[in-house]
Amino acid sequence: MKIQSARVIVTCPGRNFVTLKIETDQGVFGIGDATLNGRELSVVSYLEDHVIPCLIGMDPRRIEDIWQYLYRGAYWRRGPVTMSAIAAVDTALWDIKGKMAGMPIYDLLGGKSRDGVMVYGHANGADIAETVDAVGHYIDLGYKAIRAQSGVPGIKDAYGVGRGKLFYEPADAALPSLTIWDTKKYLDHIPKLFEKIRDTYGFEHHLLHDGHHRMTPIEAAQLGKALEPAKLFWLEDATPAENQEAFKLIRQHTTTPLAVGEIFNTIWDCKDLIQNQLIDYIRATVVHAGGITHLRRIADLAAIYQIKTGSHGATDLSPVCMGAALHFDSWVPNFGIQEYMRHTPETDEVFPHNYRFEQGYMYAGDAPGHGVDIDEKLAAKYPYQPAYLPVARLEDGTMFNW
Ligand code: CS2
Ligand code: MG
Repeated sequence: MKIQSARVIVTCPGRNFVTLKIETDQGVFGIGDATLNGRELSVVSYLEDHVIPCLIGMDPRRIEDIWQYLYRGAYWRRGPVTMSAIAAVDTALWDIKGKMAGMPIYDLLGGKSRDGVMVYGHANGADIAETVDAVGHYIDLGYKAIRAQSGVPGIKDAYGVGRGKLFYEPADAALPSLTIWDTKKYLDHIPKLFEKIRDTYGFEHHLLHDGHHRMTPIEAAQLGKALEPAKLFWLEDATPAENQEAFKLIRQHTTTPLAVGEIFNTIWDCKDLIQNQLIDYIRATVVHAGGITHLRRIADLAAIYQIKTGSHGATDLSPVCMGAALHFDSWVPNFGIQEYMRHTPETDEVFPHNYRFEQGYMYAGDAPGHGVDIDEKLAAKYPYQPAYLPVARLEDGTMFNW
């Protein structure tokens, strides 16, 4: 069996998605997500110029060997562009293997460990009242776990507060738009938000919050401590994770569970945080962390420290990634939770899929492979459009973290 052709499809049904399609000499094909928000075309070039020429003629059944070939063979290892490209190949190959075997990917991995995959949705609003209402809306939709983000008085365009309530999408400008940030105002505000949510709805639902890399370690420690009465499921990306030692300081001060990893690419980014038990959830994803083959290594390392998974699932990860992630989540023994931000109806139409949401859980579906396809004709109607995440500066003009 041989890989006969491979090509990259770029489409923008509301936002940009990059998809790799691998075709075999036996008529079976597989697809993988290669989307890297705001740097989409770099992955396209990596795949078209450097990966696809090597793939042609390879045996698609040798998923592990092809992974090692692309990782070790590049000499320049790791990084989001490289690892998203490898992930796309890996996901497409698992899809092919599943179709060849007539099995869903979770069965190839060892079978389901659970019936449904608990997901969290995004409730956001311009202020506390709007966010509390949005949480209520998600409760009505059946969600068991809800992430809450709110506008902060005195801050224009805080992270996590979108224009649409269900389809939050900040990558909306041809060049990055400017937002202004003030951590003190944020720290004053967030504990009030969670107090209000708990007062209104009680403690039945899981609540989550994303700090989006904006705090120093001691600020994160203060927030974690202030949020302890709200009993969060997790506080995400409390501080930038380049300096992993920082998490020691946060841990010394608070029992609020910590999650990190959406911008991690390999097990090496996670290793110290996991081995020193500085986090509770590892949020690496199929598309940005080298595909199912590598994510499995990360999850297995985490498992021996009782750290659970909590894969990133924002709308900039395509339905192909969501499908693959749900198969992974269905299998992985140390599953924690899966993020689920709904894609727009246009995106769902371009990527017909088997997965579904029901009463707070997602189900991968039992189609062979990952169960997600791409309608290439429809995809062609939505050409690439440059779109960037915003940037953030402090009030005095200092460049800050988005
Ligand atoms: C996020 C995303 O979903 C999340 O937790 O942090 O909104 C993230 O900002 C985007 O995926 C970046 O592309
Ligand atoms: Mg996040």
